[in-house]
Amino acid sequence: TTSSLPNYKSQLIEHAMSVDALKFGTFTLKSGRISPYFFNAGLLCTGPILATLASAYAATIIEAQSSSPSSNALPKFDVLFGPAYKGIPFASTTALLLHTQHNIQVGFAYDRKEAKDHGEGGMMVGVPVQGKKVVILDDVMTSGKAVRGAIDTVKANGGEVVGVVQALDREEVGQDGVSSTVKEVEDLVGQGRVQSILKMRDLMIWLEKNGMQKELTDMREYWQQYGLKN
Ligand code: OMP
Repeated sequence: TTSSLPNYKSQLIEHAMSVDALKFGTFTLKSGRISPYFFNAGLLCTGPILATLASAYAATIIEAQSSSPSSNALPKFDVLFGPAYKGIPFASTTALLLHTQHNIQVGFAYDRKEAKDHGEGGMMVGVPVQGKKVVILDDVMTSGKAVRGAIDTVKANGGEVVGVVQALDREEVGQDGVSSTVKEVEDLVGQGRVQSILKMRDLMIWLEKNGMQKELTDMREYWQQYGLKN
């Protein structure tokens, strides 16, 4: 193929591989699918890697805000929501970078996994999402179950979800095994409003460029089974 990857994508892939956040092998996913790769965003936890990731989230948000047709663009928003636990550093560092690098001011919020029985009540921490436009920062979407939970949490707290930005789009079919997970989630939050930094296709381009033929073959087989049908 003649496709190539922008620098920031290769950099993120290589950073992720260097700390085992991106691994090739055999992995059973939450949905039960057996995958030839796994992306563990919880391991993206050094200063340099977080800087790379947060810059990529911020760039993806800004790019999506200027996309055309403008009816499909990500609208201006007030709050970045990072689902506990892995989403918390992503939302906070991306809010920081949007301010320091792009002069965009947004709040951030996250949920608790356990309810507190004293002190400040509720399941939410950070700026209130009530009546606010919210963008969810997610790690990776397979069947869409986890992100649906995050959307429900924001809605239950009175926020309006206007977008979802994931680190990696696995480009898979949803729970029904036919339509794409991203399309299903866009039916909930709006067309063009589910964005990603990396896609499974990017990983395949990277593998091809780096001569990792065995991994590439396994990825293609997996795509046959669970990849987008189009
Ligand atoms: P769904 O809920 O099926 O969309 O799966 C997404 C969730 O599974 C993510 O939020 C992760 O907790 C986990 N996961 C990964 O972290 N990395 C992967 O490469 C694949 C999965 C997964 O189990 O599908």
